[in-house]
This record gives sequence, structure tokens and C-alpha cells, in this order.
Amino acid sequence: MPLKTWIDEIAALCCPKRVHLCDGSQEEFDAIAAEMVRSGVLVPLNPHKRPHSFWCHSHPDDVARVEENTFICSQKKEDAGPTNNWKDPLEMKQILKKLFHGCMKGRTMYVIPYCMGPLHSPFSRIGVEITDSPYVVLNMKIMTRMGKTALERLDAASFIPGVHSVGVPLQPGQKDVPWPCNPMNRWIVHFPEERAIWSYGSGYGGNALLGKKCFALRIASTLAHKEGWLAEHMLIVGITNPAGEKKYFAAAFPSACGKTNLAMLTPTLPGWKIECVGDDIAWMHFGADGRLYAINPEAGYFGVAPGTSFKTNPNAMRTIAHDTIFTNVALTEDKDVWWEGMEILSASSPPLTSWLGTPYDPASGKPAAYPNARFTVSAKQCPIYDKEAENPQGVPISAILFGGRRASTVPLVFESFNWNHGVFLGASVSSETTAASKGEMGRLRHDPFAMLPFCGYNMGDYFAHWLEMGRKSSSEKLPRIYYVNWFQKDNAGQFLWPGFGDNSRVLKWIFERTDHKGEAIDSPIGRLPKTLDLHGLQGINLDRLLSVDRNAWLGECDELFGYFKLFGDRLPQGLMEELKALRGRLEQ
Ligand code: TSX
Ligand code: MN
Repeated sequence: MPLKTWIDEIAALCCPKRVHLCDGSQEEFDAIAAEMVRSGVLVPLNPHKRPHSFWCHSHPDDVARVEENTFICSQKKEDAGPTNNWKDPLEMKQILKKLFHGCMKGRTMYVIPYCMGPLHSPFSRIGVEITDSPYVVLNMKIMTRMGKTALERLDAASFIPGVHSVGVPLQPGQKDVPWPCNPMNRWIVHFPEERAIWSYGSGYGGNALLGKKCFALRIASTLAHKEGWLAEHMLIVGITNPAGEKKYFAAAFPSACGKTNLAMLTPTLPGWKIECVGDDIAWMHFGADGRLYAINPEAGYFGVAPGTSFKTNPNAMRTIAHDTIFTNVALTEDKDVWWEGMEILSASSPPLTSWLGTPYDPASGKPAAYPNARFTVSAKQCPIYDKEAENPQGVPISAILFGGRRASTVPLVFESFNWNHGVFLGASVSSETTAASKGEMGRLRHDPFAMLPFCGYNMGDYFAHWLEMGRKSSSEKLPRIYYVNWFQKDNAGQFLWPGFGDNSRVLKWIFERTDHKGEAIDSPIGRLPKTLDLHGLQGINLDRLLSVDRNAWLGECDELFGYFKLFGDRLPQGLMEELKALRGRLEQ
């Protein structure tokens, strides 16, 4: 459908006060931000401390993605699979028609053309988001290549339409609230066959910035399945050794495993360098040379603020020193931002405004920043932003890492025997829940390929697609696949591995393995490092970090067998064979 026809159709449905076609200019951003400052939605931060930056806080019930209200509406229920919520597309459209009828009354309807991926990449895709939220416009400007340039590419390509409303129409004369949303009536809906997105009732993050999770993962994964590529929840880093040789790794981790920290790592090993291509999403295609190439479809970081510090991620701290939007962090007296894990607050520190916008009481036992508080910032501001991130052809991937947070059983690092075994490792990703995520603490949660909330089709078919991708190239050209776990604990509950910059020691081994150099020892679960470079570290129990407890792993096999059964006849044979083979090696 031509863009103009679609805009008219949505305007007729939603009845906005006016329509604004976004050009993506800095002037437009500044004008919208100024209006939001006037209405009190945004607070400008201290220009001497955090230039061109803003603080805002959401409604207390609109603070995260809402998986229970997220739907994949394929014609057949089985095509959404056992891990997604499903509703019949016609039935869902009836619901949406009612919801969206008149939903933008009294508001401006913004039309946001945007490009996911470098502007001139053959792998990039165009989306258009219609929204009644100026907060969404500002965030989309940072997170995507937004505006006129994307619009120019639009005639040539078909676009992915997305309609978003906060779900709070204004009656004539009615005063708006700072963060309009409709927490009792939220719908994040995907029509994979029609390639359309509809989102209602939330103004926050992945619910509202439709280019990210909705398009670049859920819709893109269905496109990738059809077209023979991969849309993955992965960071992308460049890694250069002291000899100046450079490789690229992609890595998938469930939430609360420090993906952004790894994407911006400062190596402790002298002479090694990490550069950041992306911290969240990778679109990967095979090149004519048989190698797998990745682009980052995003142009910014929508990162979790709490826990980010000059100790855990100095590059992120420098990235967000200016031109950043902060959502749901705490505000200091001198109009700067603060969050748990940034630095120790002393008793004499000046008072804070909490993320709720009220004076913070440290004695309340509650955090000053919401645990899922975010910064939105352009990727270009990262001091280690990789120039190759703008390469339209993408970067060649030498290794794929999977990982999870596991206190025991899973060694620091091991290598898969081959592609199919690596796909099995991806499918077996699980993580122990932390205090930051809801649900019981320390419980094991399966999150295959870290894609559980983001796969737009049947996850069994997704596993089969990964196996199929391995048949598109020869084994020596395919990326090697690894499993890592930074989070093992000793019997006293202390972390066994220092993590963070010292993870460069693990990356070094992987780098050398992909160079046919580093040495490995076969174990029943995969290939373990013969040793790691531990220069400058003391008291590391490497034997324990790399040990394989056969009984624990047999238990792991039983657990996985139970999980795989969830996928019924959509589970590819190849995965069950890998599980059987693992059990066989453990029983030998
Ligand atoms: O991000 C993390 N990484 C990856 C870094 C590149 N985190 C934070 C996870 C929450 C988002 C980690 N936490 C890592 C890690 O490698 N490891 C740990 C566990 C850990 C925490 C503290 C210490 C050691 C390990 N040491 C001290 O606090 C002194
Ligand atoms: Mn993510």
C-alpha cells in the first residue's frame, strides 16, 4: 500500500488533532524536546554536567516489556508455537479496530519513517511507525536512522507498518498527564504474514519503540526464516589482537548477563582491543564467499542504567556523558542522574529525587532508580564504536557465543564439536533468575538463543532454521560456536571468575581457536581450553572453572529432554540426536 494511503487510513481510524511527518532533523528533535520540557514531561539536565540530556520518568505501571500482552497473530496457532501468545488475526483485528477508534483524539499523530541497518545496506529494511507519543519520536530518532533519508529509500522497498498509541484520547479542554498510558489495556500485536505491528496502551521501551524488538526481532525473524538469513538477539564486537589482526564475534545472552558490558569491554590483557558494532541485535546473511556477515540494525543503545559504572562499563559511562535521554533513573540535586551501582552514596550526599519524581528516602529500602531504568543514546557516541558498523555489507563473524547465568555445572567456556552441536548449545541456553527479574530468585529459566520473548514464529521451526543455515556453507567457513558462563560460584557463594575486563582472557582463547592455534581438550560436553592466559591474575581456580561434573550434566540432559518435549513434532530430529549423543558421551 502506498504510504500516503496508509497514513490517511490510520488518521481516519485514530482521529488525531493533527498529523506530523517526521523529517528526522536535529531541529525537529529540539523542537519536540522543548515542547516536552514546557509541558513538564522532560527535565533538562545540568548543561555543565550532562549537556543536551534529559530526565524523565514513566507511569509507575509502565516500566518494562509486557510479555503476557504480546501476541503473534499468525493464521494457524501452531505457527506461533508453544512459546508465544496467539490469537486469530481476524479476531485480533476486531479488538484493535475498537481500541484504536478515536484513540489519538486531541493528540498529534507522528509518522516516523525509519531504516533498520546502515542506510545503503542491501540488508537494511524500512519501517514506518505511526505514534501519538512524542517520547517515542525522540527515542526513535536516536535508536534508528530516522526521517527524510529513510523516506527516500521507501518507494523502492515495501515498508513494515507499525501503529502505536498510548491509548489515552483527550477530550476537548482535557489536560494531559505527564506519561499517558493505559496499563489495564495493553496489546503488543504482530501479524507476521501481513508483516504489520500494532501496539496499544504502553509508552515504554520495547512496547513502543517498534523498530527494536517488534520489527528487528519478531517480524525480522519471520522474514529471515522465509528468506534464509538470521535475525538474532546478539551483540556484535570486533576484537583485535596485539599483532593487529581483527575478528568479529556475535553473542547471545538472556537478560541480566551483562550483554552491553561485553559489547563495550575494556580488556585487561595488554595489547588487545574490543570495538562495538552493536549491543543487542544482529542481522546475519551468508556472503558470496560463504562466510556469515552481520549488520546491527540499530543506531543507538537503549541500555539498562542500574549497575552501569566506570568499574563495570567505562565506555558506556563515556557514551552517556551528553546527548542522552534517561528514563526512570534518579535525579540529583544539581540536575544530574544517579542509579544503584553507579557509585556509593554516602550519608552526607545531597538528597535525590527518586524515579517516581518524589523525594527519595534511603531508609525506604527501595531503589532510587527503577531496576529497568534506561539510557537512550546514539551508538556513534561510544568511544569504541567500530567504523565497520556502518559497512553496508556487514562484518564477517568468526565466532558465535551463547551464555547464561549459572552458579554451577556449566564451565567458564567450551567449544562445540560442529555446527549442529552449536545449535544444540543455543537451544539449551538457560539462566538463573536474579533479583532484578521477576519470578523466584535462582530458578532456572530456559531462554533458547536468548530469543524466547522475541521469536516471531514457532521456536521448533526456528531451531530447524538454524540447523538448515549450517548446510548453506562449509564447516571451515561457518562461525565456530561457544558456550560461556561468567557466573560460577564456589561453595561459599563467591564468584569463581572476576568477569568484566578479564573476560578478554576467554575471548583470546576463542580468537586463537578460530585461528587454528589455541589448544583444546575434548570432554563429553564439548572442547575445553587446555589453558587460559591468566597473566596478572591471582588465585584463580581454573581446574574448577573448567571442570565437567558428569552426574550434574546427566541431570541437565533429563531437564533438557523435558523442555524439548514442549515443542512436540516441531522439534527438529537433529536436536534430539544431539541430546542423545551428549547423554551417550556422558555415560561412556
Ligand atoms: O556484565 C557482567 N559481566 C560481563 C562483562 C563483560 N556482569 C554483570 C552482570 C549483571 C548485568 C558480571 N557479574 C560479570 C561479567 O563478566 N561477572 C559478574 C559476577 C562478578 C561480580 C563481581 C565481581 C566478580 C564477578 N567482583 C567484584 O565485585 C570485586
Ligand atoms: Mn535485548
